[in-house]
Amino acid sequence: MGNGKKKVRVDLRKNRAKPPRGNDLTRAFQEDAAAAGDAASGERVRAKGDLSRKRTLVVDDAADAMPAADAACVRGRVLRVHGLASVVEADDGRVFRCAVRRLLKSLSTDERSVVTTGDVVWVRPSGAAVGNQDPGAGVGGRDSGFRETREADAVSALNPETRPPTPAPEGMIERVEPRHGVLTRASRRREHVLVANVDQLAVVISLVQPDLKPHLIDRYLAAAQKGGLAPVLLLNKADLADPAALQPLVGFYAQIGVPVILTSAATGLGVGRLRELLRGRATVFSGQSGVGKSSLLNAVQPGLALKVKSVSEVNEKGRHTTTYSQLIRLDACGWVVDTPGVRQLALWDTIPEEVEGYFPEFRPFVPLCAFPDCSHTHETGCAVKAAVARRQLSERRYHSYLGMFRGAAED
Ligand SMILES: Nc1nc2c(ncn2[C@@H]2O[C@H](COP(=O)(O)OP(=O)(O)O)[C@@H](O)[C@H]2O)c(=O)[nH]1
Ligand SMILES: [Mg+2]
Ligand SMILES: [Zn+2]
Repeated sequence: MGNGKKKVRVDLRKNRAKPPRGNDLTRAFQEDAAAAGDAASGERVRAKGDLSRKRTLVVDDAADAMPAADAACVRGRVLRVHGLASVVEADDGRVFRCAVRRLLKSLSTDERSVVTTGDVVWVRPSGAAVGNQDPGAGVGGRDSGFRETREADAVSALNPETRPPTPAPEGMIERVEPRHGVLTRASRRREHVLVANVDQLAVVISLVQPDLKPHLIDRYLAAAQKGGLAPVLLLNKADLADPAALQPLVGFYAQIGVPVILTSAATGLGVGRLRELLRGRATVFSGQSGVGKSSLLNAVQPGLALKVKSVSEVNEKGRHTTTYSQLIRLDACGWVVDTPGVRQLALWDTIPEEVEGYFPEFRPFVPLCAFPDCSHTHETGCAVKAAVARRQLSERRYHSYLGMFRGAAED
């Protein structure tokens, strides 16, 4: 790749316009046939129209738009992003603190999502890091400390909460591979990609403290479908709840094909089954702050030592929350991502008409509505509303639908 001129499509109203789907960086890269690969799975849902908000840039050198991963670059995965610095673990195990090449930022609609946790990137090692490839180069002091850390405990080396502050080698992120499997939300009218390149979304819901919020489940399930992720529902703190009272909820989600596990990080209930579901897949754990995401991961892999909130921190709502997502490799299970708590999950780039698609149980009734374009909100002769009145559809789910429909219509 990379000789002669190259066309790149960028957003006209950078940072403000809503792209019709996904993320512009990804799309720009998809123009390259070689990079098109397996990028399709994240695109099951797309907004209609709106494709004309792009303009085509012609840049002198393809390498400027899509910098080639030359022999000096190493491939890796973004473990976490701290402000301007991204921490990348290269395939060879070295961990780099990286800046992001400016051009990549200008290709993206939102600087916050240029590089995100889970991204597959190409890093150009800089300065001391280049010397680190050669242990005899005389700059090994910084690196050898890091290697000792890894050898002592590979997991803690990846865990910022337990890793000693050893300076990592540095590098520049030159290229971000197309994403698949993303968890995205709308944040202050912008797209915030919480994590990329995962297969599965574990929606962690607390039955008590904080209390169960079923409408949040429905939003997470919609976000999973939109991002191409297989959902799993973890109803945590089961030790504090009455399982009989939960039966209708568990039954409902199981019926629409979502695996549901009653878990307790405190007693270990459900942890074995959870471990099986995690095996060989990359899973993002998401849910409100204080529901027990970190506790469950610690239960899945003893020794992980993720920081868990105290009861008073849970009650303080939001102040002591982790503010970044981090990618963690589990010994036997593949990758997991522990995300910060998300209190509300606004769906990014959603048109009202697509919301119905996130409620599979509505499907048999939709064709029976009097109007073919029925929104199931106010129309007469709406078969969905009639089914809710007859209790054939859950009223709770219908209210989730209305909330998400109105949320999508607001913009
Ligand atoms: N009783 C009980 N408490 C739990 C359980 N899971 C987590 N907790 C407690 O809930 C609080 C929040 O847990 P944490 O893992 O930090 O939640 P996160 O914010 O989702 O990562 C901590 O005080 C945990 O001890 C559980 O299954 N049962
Ligand atoms: Mg946590
Ligand atoms: Zn209808």
